[in-house]
Amino acid sequence: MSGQPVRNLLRSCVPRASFVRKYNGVSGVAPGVKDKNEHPNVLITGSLGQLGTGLAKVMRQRYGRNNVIMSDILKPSKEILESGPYVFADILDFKKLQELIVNYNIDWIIHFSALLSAIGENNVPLAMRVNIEGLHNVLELAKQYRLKIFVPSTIGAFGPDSPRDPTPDLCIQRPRTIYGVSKVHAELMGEYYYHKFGMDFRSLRFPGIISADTNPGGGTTDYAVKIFHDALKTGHFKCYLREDTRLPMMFIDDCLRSVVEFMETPDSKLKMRTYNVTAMSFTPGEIVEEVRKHVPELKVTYEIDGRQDIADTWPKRFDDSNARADWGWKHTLDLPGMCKAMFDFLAPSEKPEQRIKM
Ligand code: VAH
Repeated sequence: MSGQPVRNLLRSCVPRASFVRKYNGVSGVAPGVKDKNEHPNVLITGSLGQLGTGLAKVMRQRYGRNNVIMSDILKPSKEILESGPYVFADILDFKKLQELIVNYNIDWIIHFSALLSAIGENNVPLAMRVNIEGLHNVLELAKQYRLKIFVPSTIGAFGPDSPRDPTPDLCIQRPRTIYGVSKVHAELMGEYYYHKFGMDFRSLRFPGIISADTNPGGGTTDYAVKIFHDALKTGHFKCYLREDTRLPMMFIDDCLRSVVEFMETPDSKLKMRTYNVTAMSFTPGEIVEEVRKHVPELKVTYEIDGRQDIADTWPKRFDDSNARADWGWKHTLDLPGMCKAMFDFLAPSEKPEQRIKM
């Protein structure tokens, strides 16, 4: 994510004293053994997904360009290659991950590799391998090398038996997708490793994330990204969810900031290892109304598909009061603010009436 949004995000991050002083190698600490004030070396798995590119930029500006190692199994763009260290890493290859952790002297793992909701339902065997076997690899390595580890969870970790409006942090979790099942497993395994081995496991349950220049990858909430591109390209938005389907959502700047602030929070402040975080909750009907303030002529047709069955099992609104109380989480953009940010990024100069390209 380039340009204004990242700078806004950094300004809103409150620098933590513990990471303000860049390690200058004169702390008297033996080479290779880090003193407590040094920036962390961070490995991001699945870094070419919706969140990884933006998080790498934010963390590199905060911890140092060469302190954040992006990794994935895909070939990166020239821009990514020029932005900082990028390595091939298949999270199913335990030895390769171990080699990366040692060679780059990693302190934190941000584990983004996963198949998300609708994608996972179309390839359950692969989702089980990536989301479960891959998780086991990073958990074991985080334990072995005493790393701090972040694994995102999701609104999809709840199911139709959970309270849905709002959904609290602690309630029954019987998700109906392999994505949700694997994320509940991740939460439980991470908390087990925390209690059993003292590993610093942290997880945030994210709502649908809306990003301007990275593609979402799960399918169910992604209509809320597609509407902006359709409005600007064709003026016709085909929505695969019912008009009244309410889902929790968040703009990507808030999401990336939540990861940084959560990871920098002193462990003593955390009462839980896994927290809900959210910013807004809206229906397709509500976002259409907001988008039409920017693209008045937007045409909308509803062509409901199987993703409706997934959305119908997910929270309608998220209760994130524990995150706000325990470590000061707060969102910045609501529905109008998010729509403005998206159009400012995707069509910065035009007036609303000029935004449709027919
Ligand atoms: C999906 N966008 O639709 C992703 C996200 C909470 C939803 O994980 O699967």
